[in-house]
Amino acid sequence: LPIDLSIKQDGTADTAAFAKDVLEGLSRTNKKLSSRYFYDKEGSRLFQKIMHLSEYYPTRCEHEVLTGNKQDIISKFAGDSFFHLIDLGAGDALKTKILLRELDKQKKQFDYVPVDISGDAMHQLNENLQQELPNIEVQAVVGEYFKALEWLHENKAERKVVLFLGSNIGNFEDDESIDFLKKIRSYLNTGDKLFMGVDLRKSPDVILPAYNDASGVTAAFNLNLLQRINQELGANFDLTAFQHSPIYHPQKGVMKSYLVSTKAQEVHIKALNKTFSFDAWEAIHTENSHKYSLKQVEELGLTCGFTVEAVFQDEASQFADVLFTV
Ligand code: AVJ
Repeated sequence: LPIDLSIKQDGTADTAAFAKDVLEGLSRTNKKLSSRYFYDKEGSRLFQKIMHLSEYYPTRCEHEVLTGNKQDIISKFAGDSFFHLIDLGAGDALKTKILLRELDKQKKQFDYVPVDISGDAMHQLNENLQQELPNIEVQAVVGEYFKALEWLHENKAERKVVLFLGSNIGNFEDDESIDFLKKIRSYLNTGDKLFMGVDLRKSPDVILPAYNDASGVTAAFNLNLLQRINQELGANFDLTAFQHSPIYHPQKGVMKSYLVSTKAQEVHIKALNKTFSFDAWEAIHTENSHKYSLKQVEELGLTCGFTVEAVFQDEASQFADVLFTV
């Protein structure tokens, strides 16, 4: 069964922390909400839908990278010694399973430690793997990434390969991604590895539609953040009076998503006992999705104590999975 390291043992998110972050973010001159709160039950469902959209290329590209290079990747993960394969933000592990099947086939000595904030997802994955890959030893962890890494740190001597797929690193601010990778590094020993997915720089004509799909799934995904505040913090956001508005900044290589208030309005949040005013066309920043050059990724790694061992890309060089070593 999954180990539950989440703050609350009942699988629900920590409402107090959410309330505090919402208060802080909406009190700013330039209002913001953190993309980490997208993933409630409905948000996770919508993200699954996004991953199947024709416009959303990253999932398809990373799938291609992993499928086309699985033997090479696996051979670089481990020699013959036992290792922990730690999957940060595993979700349904659809992409990781490409590697798991290959590890299983080659009878590698490892255990699989998927980590996710969603208890539902980890229970489902546990069952799914028991059915599909019964030979693999699985220890699912429900909780924040660092809680899981702390827990693993107790088995310090054992070899570790950390997976951070899907370009989730792109959601962080620059200083946050450095802190994050340095912290991961602090839990690893010489010879341990980090295998990280990054979305590469490309034409804005490709990037923009991926975050503004024609069927409006991404808009619903973004707006669901307001719905979550309504539900969990007793707010009265009118979802029809905000619009999803994404822009791509080609110099910084960052996709930025906003929710723009289409009129002057006030929103009351009961849990905060506070009313927030929105001017007409005032925006809430909700997400950054960074796109990288390979040079940037290498430098980011070096800054944090990792060297590049190998880079795997799709045919069109849209996405890369980079193997770092400590
Ligand atoms: C899960 C962070 C990789 O930034 O591309 C998809 C989330 N947001 N569409 C991304 C997302 C809007 C996604 N990541």
